[in-house]
Amino acid sequence: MNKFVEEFVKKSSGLTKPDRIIWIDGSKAQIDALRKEACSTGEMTKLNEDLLPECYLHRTAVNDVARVEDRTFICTAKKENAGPTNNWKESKEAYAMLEPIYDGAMKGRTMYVIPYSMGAVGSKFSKIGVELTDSIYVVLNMVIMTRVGQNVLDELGESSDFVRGLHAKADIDAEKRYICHFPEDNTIMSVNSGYGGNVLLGKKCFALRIASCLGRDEGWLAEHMLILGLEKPNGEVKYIAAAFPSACGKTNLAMLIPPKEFAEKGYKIHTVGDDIAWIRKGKDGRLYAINPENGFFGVAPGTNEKSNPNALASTKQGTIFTNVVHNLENNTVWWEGLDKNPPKNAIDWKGNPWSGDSEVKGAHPNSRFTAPAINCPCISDEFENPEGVPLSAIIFGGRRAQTTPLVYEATDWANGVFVGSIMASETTAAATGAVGVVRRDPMAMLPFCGYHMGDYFKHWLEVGEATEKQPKFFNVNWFRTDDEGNFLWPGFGDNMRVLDWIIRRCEGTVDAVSTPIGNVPNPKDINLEGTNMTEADIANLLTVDKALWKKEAEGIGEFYKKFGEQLPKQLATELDKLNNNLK
Ligand code: OXD
Ligand code: MN
Repeated sequence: MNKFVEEFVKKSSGLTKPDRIIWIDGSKAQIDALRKEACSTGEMTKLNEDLLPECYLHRTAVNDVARVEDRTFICTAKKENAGPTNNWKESKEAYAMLEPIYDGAMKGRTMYVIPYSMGAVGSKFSKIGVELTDSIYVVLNMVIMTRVGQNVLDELGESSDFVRGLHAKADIDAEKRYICHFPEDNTIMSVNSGYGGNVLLGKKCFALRIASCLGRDEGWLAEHMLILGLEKPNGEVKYIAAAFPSACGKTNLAMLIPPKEFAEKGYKIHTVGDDIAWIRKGKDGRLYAINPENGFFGVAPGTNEKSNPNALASTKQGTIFTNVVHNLENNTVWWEGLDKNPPKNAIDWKGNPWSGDSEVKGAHPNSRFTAPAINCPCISDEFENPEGVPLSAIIFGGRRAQTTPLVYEATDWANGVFVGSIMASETTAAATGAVGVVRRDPMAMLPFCGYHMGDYFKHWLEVGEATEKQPKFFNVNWFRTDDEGNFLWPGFGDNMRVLDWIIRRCEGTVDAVSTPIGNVPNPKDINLEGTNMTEADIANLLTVDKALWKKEAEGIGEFYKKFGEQLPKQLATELDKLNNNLK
C-alpha cells in the first residue's frame, strides 16, 4: 500500500461519494467477475464464445462517440504554458469548476482503483498511473490497453511519482463534459463521458498530453507515432517510428504485409506499436523507442482481411468492440468494410434493429476494437523489451491530394523538425471536387501536445543536439491523386516499397535527387517488381511543383506567426531556406 495512492483515493472518494471502492489487482478471477457483472447490467454483451472467445460488445451513449477536442483543456497557472494551440483554463479555476460536477457523481456506484504502468513494468522508460473510475467498461479496456495490477503498486513502492486520473461518468451530459489535464500536478480529470479516447486515461491524456510535458522536463519525447521493425532478408531488423494524424493509416502501416516479391525474399514487418512512441537517447547515442501501450484501440470500419489481416486477427480473442453492429445471427460483430455480407438480423450501434439493407450505417464511423497487442500475428519480439528499439528513421506523413510527393528526405535534424512542424492533412470536399482544407497538425500532435507548441519544437531541436547518432527524417504521402481524384499510389502493402528506399537511404546504399524541399528517390530506385506501375508513374508521384510549394510556404509562414517569439529561430531559418530554394 502506498500512502500517496491512498490519499488520492480518499480525497477523490470523499468528493464523488461512491458506495464501494474496489482495487483492481489484475487477476483473471477479478476480471472475469467484472465481465459477468457488466453483462448482468447490460453494460456489455458477451459474444459467441466459439467464434470470438472472451470478446464483448459495448455501446456508448449516442452523444458520446469520439474525442472532444473542444472540451479538452490544458490547465496551468499561466496561459502561455498551454500555448496558442490548446484550450486553456487556469488551474485553480478549473478545479473549482469541476468540483461541483464531481460532487456525489459516484453515489450508488462503485469506484474502481486501477494502478497501471505505461510501458513494461520496471522499464526505465515506463511511468505509472492510477485511474479512479466508476465504469467497468473503463476497467476492462485499461486491462487490455495498459499493464494493470498489484505488481504496478509493488513497483511504485513508496513513491509519489504517479499520474493521478479521476474519471466519472456522471450523467454523460455533453454540456458538462470536460477532459482536463493539469501537467503541473500530473493530474487528469475526465467527467461526463464514457468514450475511449476521453476516458482511458493512460492513452491520449497520459501517454501524450501529460507525458509530452514529462518528456520536456526529463529530456525525452512522447509522440503520436507507430513503431515498426523492418526485417531484411539477412535477418537484420531496422526500426522506424512514424507520425500520422488520425485516420491516415498508422495501424495499417504498423502491421503491413509486404508484397509477395518482398515476402519471398525474406522481408518482414514486425509491429512494436500503432499509436504512441516514447523516445529517449540510449547509452550508445542512438534514439530508442518503446510503445507504452499494451493493446490496440483501433478504428473498426474499413478493417478487413485485405486492408489489415493482422489487425483483424488481433480482434479474434479477448477484445472489446464498441459501437459496431451486433450480428444476431451468430452473436458476433460486423462493421462497414468488414466484408460484403452484412447481417440480415442485427442491432446497429445505436441499439436499433438493423439489417444490411438499411439506409443508415450499422457501425459508427468511429467504432472501435480494443484488442490485446499480444494477439497480433506480427507483434515484434522486442515488444516487451524494457530498453526499447533503436530508431533508424522517423517518418512524418499526412493526407495531401497534391503538393507533397510520395516520399522525401529531410537534409538534417533541424530540417527534419521543420518537416514535422509543417505537417498538414487535407479534408476532402468531395461533392465539389474542390481542393481540401488544410489543417496544420505538427508531428500529428496538434490535439495531444500538453504545452506550448513553440517550446515543443524547441525541445525536438534540443533532443537532436544531444543525440550523437541521429535517425534520418522522411516525409511520406500515400494519398496523392490525379485530376479525377483517383489515388496515384496503391498504398497498404505496397508502402513497403517506400520503406525499403527509406532504409536503404539510412544505410547509405542508394542515391537521391535534391529538390527545393529535400531529397527524393530516383524513380528507378523504388522497387516496382510485381506491380503494373512504371518509372514514369513514380516520377509523377515525386514531382515538387514550385508554384504549389510557394503557396504552401505562405501557409507555413501564417501558421508560424501563431507562435510569435516562441518559434525557434532554426525553424524560421528553415522556412527562409525553403523560400530561397523555391526562387
Ligand atoms: C486517435 C486515436 O484518435 O488513436 O488518434 O484514437
Ligand atoms: Mn491516435
